[in-house]
Amino acid sequence: MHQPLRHDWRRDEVVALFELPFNDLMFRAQSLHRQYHDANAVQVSTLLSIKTGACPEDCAYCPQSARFDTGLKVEKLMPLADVVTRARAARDAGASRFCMGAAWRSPRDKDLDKVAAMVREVKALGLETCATLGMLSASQAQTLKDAGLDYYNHNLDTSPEYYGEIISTRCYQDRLDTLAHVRDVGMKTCCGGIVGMGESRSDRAGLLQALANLPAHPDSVPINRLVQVAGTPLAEAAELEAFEFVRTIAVARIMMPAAMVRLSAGRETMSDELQALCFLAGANSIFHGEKLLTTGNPDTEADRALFARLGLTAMPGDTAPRTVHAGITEQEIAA
Ligand code: SAM
Ligand code: DTB
Ligand code: SF4
Repeated sequence: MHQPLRHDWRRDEVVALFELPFNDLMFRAQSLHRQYHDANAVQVSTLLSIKTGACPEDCAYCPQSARFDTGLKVEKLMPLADVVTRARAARDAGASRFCMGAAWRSPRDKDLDKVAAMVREVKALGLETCATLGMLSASQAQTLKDAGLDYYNHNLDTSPEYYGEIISTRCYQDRLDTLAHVRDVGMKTCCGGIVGMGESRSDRAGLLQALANLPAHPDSVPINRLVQVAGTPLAEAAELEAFEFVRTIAVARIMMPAAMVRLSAGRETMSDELQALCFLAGANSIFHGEKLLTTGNPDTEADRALFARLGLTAMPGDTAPRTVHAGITEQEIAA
C-alpha cells in the first residue's frame, strides 16, 4: 500500500534527507521508485527550440536572453511543417515524447494559435506532447489544453530565497500563477529546476520543498544541472559535485514518488557511471537527440549503448489524464 503523498514538507526534513548516508539515501529512493515505476524503463524525450533567442527576460543561466552576448543565432517561430518533420524524426529515433520550447516571456495569442496547431500535429504522430513557452494566462492554458497538449513545462528553477539572485524580470509568484492555470485546466505540470548555480544545499532542498508542497505534485520534475554558457553571468559557476547532484535526484524521488523525474540538462558532461547512479536514484526520463534547446546533449549512439549496457528499455509516452500516476490516482494513493 502506498503512503499518502505529502504536501507539508518542512525545510529541515528535506535537508535531513540530503544528509543521509549515501547508501541509505539511495536505498530509500530506489525502494520507492520500484513501488511506483518500472525500475528498468526510462522514458525518452526530444526537445526542439521552436523560437530561439532574443528573450527579454534576464535568467542568469540562459543563453537565450537578449541581455547576454552568447553568440546565439536568433530564430523566429519555426514553420509548422518543419516542426512536424523534426517530431517525426524524433519518433523514428525512439522518442515517445516531444517538447517544444520558445524563448518568450509569455506567448502572444496569435503565436499561441500557431503553437496549438503544432501540438495537434505532433500529437497525431502518436507522441506525448509538452511545451514550454513562458508565462500563460488562464485562457492561454485552455487553448493549449484544447489542442491536446499533455504537459506544460514551467520551472521554479531554484528556492524562493535564491531566486532573486538568478532572475529579476519575473517573480516566484508569477511562476506559481502559471502553474495554477495549467493545473486548473487539467493539463499535467512539468516543473523542476536547475542546480549548480552557486546555490546552497538548503536552496536545493528549498526547490524540492516548493515543488512537493504545490497543491498537486508536478507530474514531471526536470532536474537540470547547469550548462555553463559563455557570455551568461553563470558562465564561470563552479560545477556541482557529482554525488550532490545524485542526492538531489534521490530526494526528489522520495518526496514526489509518483512523478516522472527527468535527468535533463547537463548530461553531456556526465560519465556513464554518474548517469547510472542518477537512474538508481530514481531518474526515469532523459532528453535524447544531439541538442537540448540550444546547447549540446550526448550523441544518440552513446545513449543507445548506455541503455544496452544497463539493460534499460525505453518507456512509452504517457498521455493518460493528469491525476493518474502509474495507474493509481492521487485520491487512491491518499485513501
Ligand atoms: N522561456 C520559457 C521559460 O523560461 O519558461 C521556456 C524556455 S526556458 C529555456 C526552459 C527552461 O530551460 C528554464 O526554465 C531553465 O530551467 C532551463 N534552462 C535554460 N538554460 C539552462 C542552462 N544553461 N542550464 C540548465 N537549464 C537551463
Ligand atoms: C527543462 O527543465 N529542461 C529543458 C526543458 N525543460 C525545456 C531545457 C534545458 C535547456 C538547456 C539549455 C539550452 O539548451 O538552451
Ligand atoms: Fe527567456 Fe526562458 Fe531563457 Fe529565461 S529561461 S531568458 S524566460 S528563454
